[in-house]
Amino acid sequence: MTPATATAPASLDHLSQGLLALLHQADPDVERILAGEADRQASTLELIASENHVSAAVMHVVGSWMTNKYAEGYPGKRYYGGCHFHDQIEDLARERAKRLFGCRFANVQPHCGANANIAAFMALMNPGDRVLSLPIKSGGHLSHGLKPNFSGTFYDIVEYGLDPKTELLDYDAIERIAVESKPKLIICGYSAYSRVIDFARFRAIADKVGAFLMADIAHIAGLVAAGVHPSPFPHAHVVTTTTHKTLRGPRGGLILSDNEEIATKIDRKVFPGSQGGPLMHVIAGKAVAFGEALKPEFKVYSRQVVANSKALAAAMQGHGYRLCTGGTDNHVMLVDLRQRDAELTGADAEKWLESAGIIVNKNGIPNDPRPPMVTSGLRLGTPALTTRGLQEAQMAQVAAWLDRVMVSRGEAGVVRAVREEIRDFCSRFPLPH
Ligand code: DSN
Repeated sequence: MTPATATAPASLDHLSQGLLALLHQADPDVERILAGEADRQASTLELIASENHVSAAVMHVVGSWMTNKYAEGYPGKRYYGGCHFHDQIEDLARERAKRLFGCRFANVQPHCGANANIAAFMALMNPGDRVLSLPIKSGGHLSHGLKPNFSGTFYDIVEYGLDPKTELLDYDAIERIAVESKPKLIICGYSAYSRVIDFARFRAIADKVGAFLMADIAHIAGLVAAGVHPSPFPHAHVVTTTTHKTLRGPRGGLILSDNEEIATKIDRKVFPGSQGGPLMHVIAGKAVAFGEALKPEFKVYSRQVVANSKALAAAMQGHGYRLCTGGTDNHVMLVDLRQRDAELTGADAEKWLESAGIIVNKNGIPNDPRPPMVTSGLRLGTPALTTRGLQEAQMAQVAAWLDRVMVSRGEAGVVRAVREEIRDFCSRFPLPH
C-alpha cells in the first residue's frame, strides 16, 4: 500500500506541481493525500478495465473556472445569466461527440453512466415497462436491472444469459426470450464481456418484437470512436456511455442518438427530469477529451489497447489461467483463477496484487459459485497501461508479475520484491501529468 505520506512523483507537469505548492500553503492535509494519490498512480500498474489516465489538459480543465457556474438548461436556453462561455463549451462538446460517433444528437450533461441510463429509461419507457438485459452476474451493469438499483426498482426486468458452454452471447436464445417476453427495451453493452457485440443482430431482434434498442457502450466507447470495435450506429435507438474508460476523458456520462424525437425527450429527461445544474467543468473536460479522441493518435492508441489486451490474455493463458470465452477481442478479459489454483479467490488476489503494486478488481465469472465479494475471477484491462506507453513486449512481464504474486499466495517477500520491481518499471513509463 502506498502510504498517505508519500511524496509526489518527480515527473509531475508544472500545473500539478503548482497545485501541490498551493495546497502546501492552503491545506497541507489535502496536499498530503493528493501527493499520495499522485504517487500511487505513478508507481503502480493500473489494470482495472474501466479506469484510465487522462491527459494533463483534460485533468486541469476539470479544475478550472468552469466549476463556478450554474448553467441549468441547454445552450441558448439557460435559467441563469452569465452562461455565454458555458454555451460555447457545451456546444463544442456536443459537436465533437457527434463527429466522434457519427450521429446527429448528443447530450453531454449526464454526471455519470448510470445517470445517462436513468434519462434514457425515462425517455423510452414508463415505470413498470419491461426491459430485457444481461444481469450483472453475467457481465451486465447494475443500472441494467439490478433489483436495488433504480432500474430494477421501477421497471420489469427480464434477463438473458450467456451460452453456458462458450460464455458468448447466444443471439438465438436472446431472440427466443424477446419473442416470449415482448420487452419495451432491449439493452446490449456490458461491463465484463470480452467479445465483439453484434449490434445489427440486436436491432433485428428489437424490430421483430417492436422494442427499442439501447447500447450502453461505457466500456468500449473509445474503441468504437477509433473504429476498433463496430459502431452501435445506425442500429441502436439510443447509445449511452461513460466518458472516462477507453474514451479517456473526465468521469462523466454521455447520451447519443440519431432520432430527433428521442433526442428531444432525452434532453428533457436529463434536465429537468433527473439532474439539476450540469457540471460545466466536467463538460469542458469532455470537450478536450473528445478533441483528443478525434485525432489520428487516438486510433493508434486504441489499436494498441486491443493488441496489448490480446498479448496479456495469451500470456495469462501461458501461465495456466483459463480466460472466459477463451480470450478477448477488446480491452478487457475475465480470468477464471480456479484452473491455476482451485483455492485462489478474486478477493485474495486483488488484495495481494494491490500490495505488490498491481491494481485489479475481483470479478465474478459466469455461474460463479462464490459470492460477489469473494469471486473466482479477476477482470483485467489494458486502457491505462497503454496510456503510459506499454506495448505487447511488456505484457509478458505484467503477466509474470501477476502470476508470481498469486502463486506465492501473497507471500510477504515476493510481494515486497515485486513492489520494488514495479516501482522501478513505472518510473520508465511516466504518466501524462
Ligand atoms: N463500475 C464500472 C466498471 O468498473 O465497469 C461500471 O460502471
